[in-house]
Amino acid sequence: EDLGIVAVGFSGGQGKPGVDAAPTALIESGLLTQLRDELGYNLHGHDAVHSYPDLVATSADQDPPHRGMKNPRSVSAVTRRIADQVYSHAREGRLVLTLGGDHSIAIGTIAGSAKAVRERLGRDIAVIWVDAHADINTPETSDSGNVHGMPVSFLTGLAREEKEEFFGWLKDEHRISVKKLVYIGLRDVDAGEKKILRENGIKAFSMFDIDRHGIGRVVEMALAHIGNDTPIHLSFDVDALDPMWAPSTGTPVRGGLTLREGDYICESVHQTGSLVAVDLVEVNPRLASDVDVGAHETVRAGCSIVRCALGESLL
Ligand code: DIR
Ligand code: MN
Ligand code: MN
Ligand code: MN
Repeated sequence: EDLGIVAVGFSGGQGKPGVDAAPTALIESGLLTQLRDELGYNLHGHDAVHSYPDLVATSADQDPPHRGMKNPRSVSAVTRRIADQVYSHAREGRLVLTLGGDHSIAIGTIAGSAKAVRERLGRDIAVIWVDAHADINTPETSDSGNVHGMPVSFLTGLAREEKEEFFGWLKDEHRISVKKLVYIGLRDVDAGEKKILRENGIKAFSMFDIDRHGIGRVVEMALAHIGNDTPIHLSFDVDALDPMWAPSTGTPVRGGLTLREGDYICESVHQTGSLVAVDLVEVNPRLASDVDVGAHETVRAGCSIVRCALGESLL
């Protein structure tokens, strides 16, 4: 099977440097070699880690806030480029793996796969968003101004902009329906986001639901919500995992998924046969109380998540 790789060293959707080093750390730990040699994928686009130097502002005064968003031009331009890259792979019928980078990059990955799947299959994609956070702030509800907390609002059209340089390049062909969106793992959702989830009837399974029903039943309900035979884009924020397994991330939240629960979600999504794209984001190898141990463990967890999504553990 053909696998398109988009490795994105980008951190402008939030304030902590280091998340841009994740693709290299994941690749150096052997992830892509394993996907090729052990899982048998034909890799495309795996030779480069992209940092988009032509698109990223080099000083803050080159990219002042807009509607409270930080680095808005850079994030808009980079995600637009990522959308093209993901689209090019997906248009060829490749499964696409994107290694972030912070979660703002999902504006690009999901826009690209939504457009490609519409053209190729005439279908709308569903998105499974695995995260401690809902990332559905609008620029107006966001307290932080970090765009990694807003991707879902732009992708669903809850947030909109006319101007091309501020995500105005996002058109209907790139967008997803709130009805085809499911969250798993939530436990740190802002008040404004809760209101958005409620008012739009968005399906969300929090850690409370996982404790109540177990991960097996939660994934079953999530997939039932999406419906059989719907192309699935899986966007996995490593902070969905408990910091015990993934300490090296920008906004760790205790009380998260075990590594096995994270792997199980990915295995189950793979097993549907409907997976079209996977993102792994927010690994930050520069952060942890003990950086060497923490980064190693987090990279290892990230690799496990990706391999499971790509079918490793299924017999
Ligand atoms: C918070 C944190 N809701 C924000 N979001 C994070 O900045 O909008 N997302 N950490 O991953
Ligand atoms: Mn996220
Ligand atoms: Mn998160
Ligand atoms: Mn398979």
